[in-house]
Amino acid sequence: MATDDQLLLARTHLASARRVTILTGAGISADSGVPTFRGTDGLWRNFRAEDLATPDAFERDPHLVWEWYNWRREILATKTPNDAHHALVRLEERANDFHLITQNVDGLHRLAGSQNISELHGDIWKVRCTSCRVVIDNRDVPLALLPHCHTCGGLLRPHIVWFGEALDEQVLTDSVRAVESCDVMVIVGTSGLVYPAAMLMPAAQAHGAFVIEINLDPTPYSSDVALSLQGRAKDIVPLLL
Ligand code: BV8
Ligand code: ZN
Repeated sequence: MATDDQLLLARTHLASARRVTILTGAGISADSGVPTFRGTDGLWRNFRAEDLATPDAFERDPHLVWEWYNWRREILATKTPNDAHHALVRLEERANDFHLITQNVDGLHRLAGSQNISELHGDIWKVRCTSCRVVIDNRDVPLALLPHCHTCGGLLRPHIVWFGEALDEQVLTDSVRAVESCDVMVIVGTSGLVYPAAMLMPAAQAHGAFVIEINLDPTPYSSDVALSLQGRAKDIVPLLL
């Protein structure tokens, strides 16, 4: 568990920071009951995310991929932000310059009230037409399968970045700018294994940022960051205020 000295050091750096950038992963939503990717609860019918979250999988069997996303939407529809999400909203309110980058597609940061957000991998509550590429909000639970576009009749897919697909250029550019210009970066609940998200922390460090990690377990970053605070996000993030 994080020590009082560590927490004091973290608060001191955050209080004096001009620019604060946050990067979150599935671990911040675990305390809301959302399955993580690498946790045992992340498996669906023994499929790993990497098996289903790909254009090939959707090409091969769009019904199976949509069933998986329907399963996740049904879980998420009952989940609410936890104390870690709420603490980040308060951190944003008091910081001069604040940017929240998330790998999560669950929408819980937005639901908590966070404003300046970059959703690197998309949003599970948006769908996109595979023909005319129109993007629309959709919170139907469950979504009638297979869903088609009201504009052109094309097949709809989740508005999510799949493995092997490029991230939205503007979202990635904003995120790289935010990590390269921040004084303090806080990374919460990420295993740091998926790229290009995984290169954001080293980029911040290379530009002199003081990096604080919050995670239940050690990660590939733990030995590199300035401060590694071990514990649950819902317990530790509020202590940064
Ligand atoms: C691309 C949306 C090319 C889907 C996601 C370089 C090296 C190696 C591989 C690559 C590379 N560059 C690219 C690749 C390939 C690939 C990749 O990185 N593969 C990995 C597996 C090695 N990357 C891509 O394919 C990317 N695209 O490269 O395109 C390209 C470029 C130009 C033009 C054309 C093509 C796209 C990657 C995005 C994929 N989509 N999500 C969906 O959700 O359905 S990634 C998905 O997995 C998540 O969004 C997230 O990013 C990642 C999961 O990681 P975490 O969020 O960290 O979750 P995880 O479960 O792993 O860990 C949870 C952590 O929380 C743990 O550390 C745990 O200890 C902790 N924790 C748990 N409970 C708590 C907690 N902490 C605190 N409190 C708790 N209570
Ligand atoms: Zn369409």
